[in-house]
Amino acid sequence: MQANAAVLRTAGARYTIEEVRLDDPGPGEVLVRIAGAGLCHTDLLGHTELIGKPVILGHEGSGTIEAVGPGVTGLAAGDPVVLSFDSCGACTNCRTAHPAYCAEFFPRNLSGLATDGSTPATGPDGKPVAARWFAQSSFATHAIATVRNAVRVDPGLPLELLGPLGCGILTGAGSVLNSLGVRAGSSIAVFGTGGVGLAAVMAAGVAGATTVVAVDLHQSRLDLARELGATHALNGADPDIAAQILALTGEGVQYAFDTTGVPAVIATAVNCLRPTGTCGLVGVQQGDLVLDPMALAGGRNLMGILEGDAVPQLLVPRLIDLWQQGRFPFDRLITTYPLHQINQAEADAADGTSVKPVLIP
Ligand code: CXF
Ligand code: ZN
Repeated sequence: MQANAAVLRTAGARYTIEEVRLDDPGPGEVLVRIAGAGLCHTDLLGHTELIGKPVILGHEGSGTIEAVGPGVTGLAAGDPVVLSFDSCGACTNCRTAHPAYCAEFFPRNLSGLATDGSTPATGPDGKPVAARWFAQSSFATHAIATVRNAVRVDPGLPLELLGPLGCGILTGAGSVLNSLGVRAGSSIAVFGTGGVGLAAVMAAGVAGATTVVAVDLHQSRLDLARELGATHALNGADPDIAAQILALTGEGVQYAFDTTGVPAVIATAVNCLRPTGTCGLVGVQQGDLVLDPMALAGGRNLMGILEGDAVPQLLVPRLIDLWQQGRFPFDRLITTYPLHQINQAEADAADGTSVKPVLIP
């Protein structure tokens, strides 16, 4: 079939809207008509030499199944779905319900190709276009996904807004609810209040944390963090953030959560932990991490996290339930753009104008 897609032709290029040919869904695959697709920070990796070929990015898609491939059961044409990350289903971590730590996580999600090196899309020049980014490539009118990353949701929801539940929002919420296991009455500091950090702030409220400190450089995001449940908001440009957090909590926070990947910020996040506290890391680390010699003494912990250690089929519906109850208003993070304005959406995300752009094809 023919589809329109935002194609990134070379590293550093702008997206161009092109007509591509999509193959029929193969075994274990589904064809999805995309209703909306969130822009996640990881899509910026597509601008690097990581993929090295024309690619369709987008990994927070949502939409309606139009066709299923051979052997697909449990999903059918007409089903509304949220698209998340892919996993093999067969390795030890997949079989023990930790698909984010799948042995094939990186080749399946970040290569742009299927594990056999194939891609279902062909460009107008007759050459292949990588269209397996997170097994979806959803900056398009249609996408090929898999039975493992397509999560069926209830009909009647605002489907075009649900895509970010498949990655950024899932990551922030899952990190708090699954990985860190934030306890009622506890304290957490969240560094970086973009989509992932704000999801963590909301999830900390759901978990019953009573001290939720948001740290960011953008005042607008700090204001939003306060509206979404942060009890304190600090300007990350202040040189004494750890001291401020120690002063306001008395002993430090039980949990810290870094979404920035900036080594100096991670060191600050560790330095504001109370003894036995845990700092979770989800950002792509941007250099070597140097910690004070005694930083982890006192039983402090540092934990790397991918995708909030979520099982998407469990956490996505759970977050929708919380949203319906008014306890997880993730839609407040979203600004919608038509797909053809994707370059503007990316610029707005970069300068803080938009927390979570969602592209509507
Ligand atoms: C990413 C997070 C950083 C490492 C690669 C996967 N997940 C989603 O955007
Ligand atoms: Zn993502």
